[in-house]
Amino acid sequence: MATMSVLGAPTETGTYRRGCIMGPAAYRTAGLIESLRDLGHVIAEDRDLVPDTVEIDDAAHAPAHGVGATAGWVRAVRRAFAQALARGNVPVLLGGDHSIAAGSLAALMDVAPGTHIVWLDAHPDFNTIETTMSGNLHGIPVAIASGLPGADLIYGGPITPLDPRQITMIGIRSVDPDERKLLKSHGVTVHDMRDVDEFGMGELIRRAIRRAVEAGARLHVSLDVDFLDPDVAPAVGTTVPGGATVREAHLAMELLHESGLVASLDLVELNPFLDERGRTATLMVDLAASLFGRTVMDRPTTTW
Ligand code: B3U
Ligand code: MN
Ligand code: MN
Repeated sequence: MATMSVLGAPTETGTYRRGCIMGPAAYRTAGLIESLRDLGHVIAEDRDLVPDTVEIDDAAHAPAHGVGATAGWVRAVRRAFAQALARGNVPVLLGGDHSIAAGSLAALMDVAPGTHIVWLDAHPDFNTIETTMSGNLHGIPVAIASGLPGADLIYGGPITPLDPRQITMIGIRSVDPDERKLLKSHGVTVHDMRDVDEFGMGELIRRAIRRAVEAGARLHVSLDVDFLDPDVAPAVGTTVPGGATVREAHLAMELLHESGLVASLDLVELNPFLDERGRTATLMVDLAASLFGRTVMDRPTTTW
C-alpha cells in the first residue's frame, strides 16, 4: 500500500477553453479520495496548490498566451510534486490542463531522473514555445521538460531534462507537422491509435513495462482525458474521435498496476463544465482506482 499526496492544480491557463479549473473539485466529488482509501492507501495530503507569481510579457511570445500564469503553476507544481516524491509518497496530480505536467515531469527529473513516462493522450504535447500554432501551452509540456525551446522561460532556471527516449506515448491521433518532426528527431516512442488497433492495448503497455524493467526504471503515468473516446469521456475541450475504449483504458491501468513500477500519476484536462452528469469524472476516478490496485476478480491479468 502506498502513501499518497493528492495535489490539485486548478488551472486552465494552458487552453482557450474555460472549465478545467473545476477539475480537482470534480475528481473529489466523484469519490477519488474514498476510492484510494478503500484500496488501503494512505492519503498523507490532499490539497490544492497555489501558483507562483511570475511576470512574463505574454505578447512577446505570441501566439503563445498565458505564459506567465502557466509558468507560475508549473513552478508551484514542480516544487510540491518533488517534495512528495522526496518523502517517498506517490504524488497524484489533479489538473487542470496538461501544461502542469511540465511541473510533474521536471520534478521527476529532479528527484528520480531515470523514471520512464507513459503518456496516454490523443496528442503528444511535444510542441515548443516556437512551434505552437494554437498558442495553447497544454500542447508543450513534454517538449519543454525535455529542454526544448520554452524551458528556460517557463521554469525560470535550470532543469534536468527528460531524455525523450524514456517516454512511451499511447493513444496518439492528432499531431502537428513540426511536432511530428520533433518526435522523430528526439526518438520518442509514439504508439498511435493504429498501433492500438493492430497490436492491442495490452501488448503496447507490456512493451512500455518491459522497457522500464530493462532500464531498472519506475513509471510515471500521465493520463489526459482525451486519451479516451469522446463517446465515453465527453468532458474535455479537445475531443478527437477514435480514442481508447473503457475496456482498453482499464486494461492499461491494470497492467501498469501489476508491473509494480508506477510511482506517480497526472490526471489532466478534465473539463467538468462539458461533462454529462459527472460520467467522465467518475470514469477517470475508476481508472485511477484500477491503476492503484482495484481488480474485478482477485487475480493478476497476465505477466509480461
Ligand atoms: N497540438 C495542438 C493540439 C493539442 C495539444 N494538446 C491538446 N491539444 N489538448 C496544440 O495546440 O499544440
Ligand atoms: Mn495532453
Ligand atoms: Mn490531449
